[in-house]
Amino acid sequence: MDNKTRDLEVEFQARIDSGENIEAKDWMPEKYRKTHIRQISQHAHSEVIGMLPEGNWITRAPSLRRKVALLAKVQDEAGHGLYLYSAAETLGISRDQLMEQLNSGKAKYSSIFNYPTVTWADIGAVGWLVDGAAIINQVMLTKTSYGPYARAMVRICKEESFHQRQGYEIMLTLCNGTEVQKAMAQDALNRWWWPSMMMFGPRDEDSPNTEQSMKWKIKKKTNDELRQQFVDQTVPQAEILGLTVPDPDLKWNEKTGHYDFGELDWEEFWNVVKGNGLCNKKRLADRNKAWDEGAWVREAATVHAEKKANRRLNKAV
Ligand code: FAQ
Repeated sequence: MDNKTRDLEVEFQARIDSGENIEAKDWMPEKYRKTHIRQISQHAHSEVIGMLPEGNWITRAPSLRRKVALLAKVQDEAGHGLYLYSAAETLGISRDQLMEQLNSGKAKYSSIFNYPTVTWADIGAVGWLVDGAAIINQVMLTKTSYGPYARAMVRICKEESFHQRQGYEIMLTLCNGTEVQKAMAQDALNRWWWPSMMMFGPRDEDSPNTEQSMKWKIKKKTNDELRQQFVDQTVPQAEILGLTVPDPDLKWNEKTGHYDFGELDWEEFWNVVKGNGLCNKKRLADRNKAWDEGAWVREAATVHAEKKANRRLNKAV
């Protein structure tokens, strides 16, 4: 590294340490830029792929009210994907490149969306647990050091909070319903609990990106800190529902003021991340199908934009 770059890096770190936001046109270390493209694009892809498990239930929602709420939620996820792709584009990568990385299977997205939604209670569990975990992670990101990402997260968090409530309300209704409905809710919790815990990523000691990301305030809390926050927040919510969290090692620890919990199945986690989960192949196939079927829309939008630009040009001449 030459002296000039070293000076720029020192100055950059000082800005981060003093709590300043970094903006798109500011100088930044190449690794900071690349880490952001990686994280923001994985996040955007998660929102887009995340529409699929819930989209599965739009036509089968049990009432008009449930259908309207679920439709609105799934549309919100599409919007989150778009804000995030726009934030990633400010770092010098194009939308086409981002889409190619997703559709070809090169890019990662959250492991959680490779699990199937087999009953209506799963839609409740996804809202309650998956959006619940997402909010814990994302509230931290509203204070992340890169301005365009932090600003996108403010609006996203507001919407995620509605998503979490609609999920919890589905669970509450099922738990106050018949024995069969309550059993459905318990079964959904049993299947979604551990995958939701995995959303926070590997243990801190196995997380190659955490140390640098904390220094750059990309992350303000570690994977394990956020996971603990999720457990502490969610266990009392399960108690209100009258459901049992499927972890025999879960217990309140007076000394630490937190819940102790059992070990996650890390083999399952890495297996899903590597593309071998229950639904990885289906998710990618569905995504590619939607992309191919949307080709005419992209083409029409491009022609329309060109026509508009030409018209403007002709008027100006
Ligand atoms: N799944 O060193 P770390 C949502 C990868 S949005 C798959 O700890 P990092 C809304 C990681 O990328 C949910 N891969 O990595 C919604 C890295 O691989 P790489 C998504 C994972 O980045 C709700 C490697 O493991 N949220 O749910 C996972 O510092 C309902 C080593 O890990 C975000 O993306 C995983 N769970 O920390 C939508 C939030 N965990 O790239 C629809 C933003 C880790 O080096 C319906 N992202 N990996 O090859 C983050 O905060 C961070 O990226 C973490 C991971 C915390 C996810």
